[in-house]
Amino acid sequence: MKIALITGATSGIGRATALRLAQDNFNLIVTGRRLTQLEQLKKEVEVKFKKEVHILNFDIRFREQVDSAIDSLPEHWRKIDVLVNNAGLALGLNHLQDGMVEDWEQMIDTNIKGVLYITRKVAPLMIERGGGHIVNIGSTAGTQVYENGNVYCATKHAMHALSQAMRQDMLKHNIRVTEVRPGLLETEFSLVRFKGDKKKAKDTYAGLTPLSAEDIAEVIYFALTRPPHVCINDIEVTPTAQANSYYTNRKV
Ligand code: NDP
Ligand code: 8X3
Repeated sequence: MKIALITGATSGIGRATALRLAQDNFNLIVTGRRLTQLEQLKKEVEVKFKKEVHILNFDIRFREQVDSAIDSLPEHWRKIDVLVNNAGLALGLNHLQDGMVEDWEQMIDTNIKGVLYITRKVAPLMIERGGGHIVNIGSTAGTQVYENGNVYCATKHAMHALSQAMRQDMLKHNIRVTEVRPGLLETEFSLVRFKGDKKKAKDTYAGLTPLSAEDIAEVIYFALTRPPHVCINDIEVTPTAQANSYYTNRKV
């Protein structure tokens, strides 16, 4: 049985990935700030798939919390084969000159610094054991900047750079690094971005069929289950009705 640590498993891509991996050969370490959702996920995985789940309830923006969460792992849970760097968010959609500094800081602290903090703690555990696989959830926004997306796009560009950096730095340690870069995908993402405004969140996907969290979970599962000599480096996935960050085919 393998062990996968998935950050941001309380909803969306992280939760769907947990459920997908639990159907196969994985026990799970699941993380996030919302304990109730983590406990529900644990129960669901245990009942449906008879797999073990260890909960780490912390805020990835705070390095002390990340360090003590990983340090708290019992010995047998430290044998982490897979790290899915998924926790992340967008906040706001404004021109830079109208942006909110608190939103910028939360995005930078979560999407960049959080990824660095946890990878810095988990990669050494993989190195000790002679290998592993890191999956980073980037975005189409990680290679193309759209109007009003400024800081969110910058954090996903950072994820794209860090994915390449990790692939080089961990090369000799037999650690595979896969970046998965989704386009429009309906989860709690837009509700969070628009701070609970359901109409704005819904309008993001108007006139097209967006990706689902399960679509991306399936892609992650595919990358993780290639033979050991194969590394899928970078996969961009969009809805059929989206060419890239700029062009969509909406039926409205
Ligand atoms: P969701 O909002 O559904 O999930 C985001 C997850 O991140 C939640 O589990 C949330 O947990 C966790 N998270 C956010 N902030 C923190 C924090 N400070 N500490 C710990 N966990 C945190 O969105 P998605 O599933 O869509 O997003 C997952 C990833 O996919 C993100 O990195 C996002 O940028 C990326 N992405 C999303 C796309 C989309 O259109 N939906 C497209 C491309 C990429 P909790 O709130 O419980 O802490
Ligand atoms: C999420 C996709 O287009 O909202 O990363 O930036 S987008």
